[in-house]
Amino acid sequence: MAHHPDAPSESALATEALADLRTAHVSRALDDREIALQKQSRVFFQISGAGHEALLLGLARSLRAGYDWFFPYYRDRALMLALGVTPYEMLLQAVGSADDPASGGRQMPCHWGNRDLHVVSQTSATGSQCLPAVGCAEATRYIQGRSLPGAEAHGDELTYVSLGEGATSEGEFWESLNTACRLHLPVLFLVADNGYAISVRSEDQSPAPISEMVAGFRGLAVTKVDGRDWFAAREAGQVAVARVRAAEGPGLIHATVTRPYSHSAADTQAKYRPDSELQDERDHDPITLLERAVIARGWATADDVAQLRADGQAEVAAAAKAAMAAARPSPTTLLSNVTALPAIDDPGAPSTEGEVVAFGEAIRRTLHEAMAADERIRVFGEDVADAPVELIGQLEGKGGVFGTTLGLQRDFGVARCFNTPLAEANIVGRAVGQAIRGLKPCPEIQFFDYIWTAMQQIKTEAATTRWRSNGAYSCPMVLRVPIGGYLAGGAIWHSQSGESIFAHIPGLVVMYPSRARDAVGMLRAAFRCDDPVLFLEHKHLLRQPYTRDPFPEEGWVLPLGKGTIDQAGTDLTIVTYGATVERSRRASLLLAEEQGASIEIIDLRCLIPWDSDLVAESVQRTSRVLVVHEDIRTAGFGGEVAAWIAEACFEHLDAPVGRVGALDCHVAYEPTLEDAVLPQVADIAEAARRALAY
Ligand SMILES: Cc1ncc(C[n+]2csc(CCOP(=O)(O)OP(=O)(O)O)c2C)c(N)n1
Ligand SMILES: [Mg+2]
Repeated sequence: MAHHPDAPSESALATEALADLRTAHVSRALDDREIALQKQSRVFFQISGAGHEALLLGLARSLRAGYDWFFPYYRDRALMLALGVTPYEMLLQAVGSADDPASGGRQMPCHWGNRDLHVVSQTSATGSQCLPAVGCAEATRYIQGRSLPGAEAHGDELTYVSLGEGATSEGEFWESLNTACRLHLPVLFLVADNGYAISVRSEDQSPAPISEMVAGFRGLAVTKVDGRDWFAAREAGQVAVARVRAAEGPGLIHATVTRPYSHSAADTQAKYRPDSELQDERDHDPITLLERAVIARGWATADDVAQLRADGQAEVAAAAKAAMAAARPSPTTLLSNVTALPAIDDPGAPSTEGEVVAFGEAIRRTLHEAMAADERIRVFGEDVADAPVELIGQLEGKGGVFGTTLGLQRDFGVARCFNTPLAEANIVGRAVGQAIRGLKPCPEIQFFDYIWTAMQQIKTEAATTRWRSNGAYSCPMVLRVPIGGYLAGGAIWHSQSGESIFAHIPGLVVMYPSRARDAVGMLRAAFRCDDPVLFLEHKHLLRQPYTRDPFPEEGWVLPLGKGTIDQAGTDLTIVTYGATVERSRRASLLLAEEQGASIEIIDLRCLIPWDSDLVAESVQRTSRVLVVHEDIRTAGFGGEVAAWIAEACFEHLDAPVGRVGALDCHVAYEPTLEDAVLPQVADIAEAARRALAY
C-alpha cells in the first residue's frame, strides 16, 4: 500500500524549516564547542554529528519522543536535540559531570540515553544496537493486548535504530534484519551513509551500497534519500514512518550524508581524503543547503539566517559555561549500579515431601512454575519449542535438545515459548531489547560451546546496561546454558567449560548448581533478579541419579551467592561446584577408607557472587583447602578462590592452597583422552593426599 502523507502548508513547512535550521546550528555549535573544550582538556573525547543534521531533523518530524523507542548511533546529536535532550545535558556528558543524565559521567559524549524520552542507553560497539532494537519492537508487539506490570506500549509506536554504513558490515545488523522481517516488526532502520567508517571507504567495505544489499529481504521497505537535503529527508521519513506505524513491516532508510569533520577528534581525515572531496562536502554542507533553501523560498533573509546561527552559538556557549561548573562524580559511586541484587532470606532446608526428580526435570518444572506466575517471562532459543502450532495436537514435541523446555509451548502458547533463528547473538540481543522494554526474557543457548557469537550481546550490552546508564535502565534476563563435559564422546565442541570468562564480567550473575534441589531454588532466585543471570546447567548432571532430590516446596528460594556445605568434615576443605562436587565426594570416600580423613566439601553453587564467608569459616576449622573444578586450571575460577583464600585466610592455613582443574587443552573425543583431560576422582584424591600430608 502506498502512503501519500498530506503535504504541510507552506507556512507550516517554513516554521518547521526555520526551527530545524536553528537546531542544526545548535548541533553544529555543540560539536565546535566540544572540540574547542577538548583542546583545553575540559572535555576528553569528541565525536561529531556534523553533516548528519538535516537528515536527522527532517526525519525527527515524524518521530515521537517518549512514545517511540530509540536505539541511536553516536552521530545522532541533531535527532536527540529534536527529541528534547538539551545542549546543557549533552555538555554535562562531555565534561563528565555527575549530573550527566545519560550516564553520570561514565560514558563518552554522544552516548545517548534518556528514559523519559525512550532513548535507550547505547554502547560504543558499532552495530550491536540492532538486535536489542528488534527485541524492543518484539516486546512492543507482546505487550500490546496484555496487561503486564511495568510494561506499556502504544498502538502505533515504532522502534528506531540507526547506524553508519560501516556498521552494516556487522553480522548483528543482518541478524536483526532477519527477525525484523520474519516477524514484520515495527522497526525503522536508518543507515546514515557518510561514505566512511573512520578511514575505510564504503566501496572498500562492501560490494554494493546498503540499499542494494538489503533488496532481497522480503517485507523490508527500502527508501533511498539524499540526507543532505532537509526537505527530501522530511518527506521520505514521513512516508517510511507512516508505513511502519501502519504495521506494514520494517523499513530501512539509506541516506547519504557528509562528514565534514574527521571521524573523531583523534582522527585527521586530510590524511586519507583528497582536498577535492572535502571541498565538495563543504559545498554541499546540509546546513548551508538548508540556509540557501529558506532564503530562496523567501522564508528568511540572509540576516535572519545569520541571526539563527548566532542564537544557536550563544545558547551553546551559555550551556557550556554551566556544564563546566557542574558537579564531578565521586569515585565512591563507581560500584553503584553494577548490579542491584534482591535480598532473599535463607529458606533453610527444603521439605523432603516433594516428588523426587532429576536435575533436568527439576529445571523443566521450575520453568513451568515461573511462566505460570509471570507473564513477562518468555522462553526462546534453538529448538526450545515443541512442534509447529498446527501439528502440536498430534505430536509429542521437542522441547529443547535436552528436553528441558518440553511442554512450555503447549502450556503457554507459541508467543511465550518459541524457536529463534540459529544465531546466538540474535537470541541474546533480542532478549536484551525485551528486558530493557520491561519483559523478563529467558533465552537459551543450546550448548555453552556456541555461546561465543553472543558474547558481544552478553558482555557489551546486557552486563553493562545498568552501569552505563547509571541505573536508568536494567537488563533482567535468565540466560540458560547447558555446559560441561564428562559425556564420553562430547569432544571439543560439546564439552566446554569456561565459566571463569563470564565471572570476569561485572554486571553478570553466574549460577552453577549441581543438584535438582539447588537448581530449583536458584532458578527461582534468578527470575527475581533485575540483572542478567547466566544459569549454567551441567549436561552430564541432567540425568545422574545422585542429582535427584525431592522437588522443593513453593517459595523455597535460595539467596544469591550462597554456597552450601555438601558434606561436613574436619581435616580438609574442598571448594568446588558443578560436576566435580560428586567427584570430590568419591575422592573423599577413598581418603576416608585409606587414612580415616574427614573431608568437608563446599558446593559454591553460585560463582558471582560467591560465598567467601562460608569458605573462610570452613578453612578456619580445617586449615587445609583444595579448590576443584572441571574448567581449565589456568585462569580458571579456582585461581580467584585460591588467591582470595591465600589473602584472607593466610594465618589459618597449614598447607598451600591446592588446585585441581582440566589440562590446559581442549576436551578430546576418544574416551581415554577425555578422561585424561578432565579432572577425575583419582586426581582429586591425589591432591587431597598432598594437602593432608603437608
Ligand atoms: C564493534 C566495533 N568495532 C570497531 C569500533 C571502532 N569504530 C568506532 S566508529 C567506527 C566506524 C564506524 O563507521 P560507520 O558505521 O560508517 O559510522 P560513521 O562513524 O561513519 O558515522 C569504528 C571502526 C567500534 N566502536 N565498535
Ligand atoms: Mg560512515
